[in-house]
Amino acid sequence: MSPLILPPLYAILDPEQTKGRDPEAVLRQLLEGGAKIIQLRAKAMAPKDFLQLARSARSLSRSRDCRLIINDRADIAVACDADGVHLGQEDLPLHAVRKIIGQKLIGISTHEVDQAKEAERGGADYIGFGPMFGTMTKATGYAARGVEMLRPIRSAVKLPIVAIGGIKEENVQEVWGAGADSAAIISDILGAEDVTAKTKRILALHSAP
Ligand code: 3NM
Repeated sequence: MSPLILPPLYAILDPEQTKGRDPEAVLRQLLEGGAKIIQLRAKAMAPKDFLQLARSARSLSRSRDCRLIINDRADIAVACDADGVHLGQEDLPLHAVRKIIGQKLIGISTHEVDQAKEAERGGADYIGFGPMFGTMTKATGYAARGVEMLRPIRSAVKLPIVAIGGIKEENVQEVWGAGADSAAIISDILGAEDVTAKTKRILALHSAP
């Protein structure tokens, strides 16, 4: 199989972070802005509502040629025919999830070199790595890594790396410059007044000198 190539921006849609705006409307804005991979993260949503949102995200994202990843829930990823699932260190182990989702993508959150290597050995398709900077969005239990920590991760694994945690329009270029293939962003995009314009500006920075 050819290696996975991730777009520079990995947008995460979390209905708790949209400032009360309808998640589907925000999803349309992300797509309009040019997002080509979107993760749906809905920690507090009832499974049946999560599935409903996932199904609608699936049809909208497919029509815009955008990959859809479901956070934590392999069952919902299969049920809505997402492109993959993203797992944390405390979720079901990779080998078990592989049995559920077959060839769909599996991403694993990592915070240390050893976790990154283990994810690669286990057959993950990409890793998340963070938190890069301080973030209020999730209590990760880990200190901010800083972009310097991306370099040892970059040399430890061949897998695509999605950096996460406190990434914003103002610091995203540092993250790409330090070896991340993609930058995952929640609050800086979902908190923006104009989500489409914010997404476009961030993507434009990737091609800017
Ligand atoms: N995972 P924001 S940091 C969901 O380090 C998540 O694994 C992290 O949100 C990790 O872009 C994080 O608003 C929150 O900082 C990212």
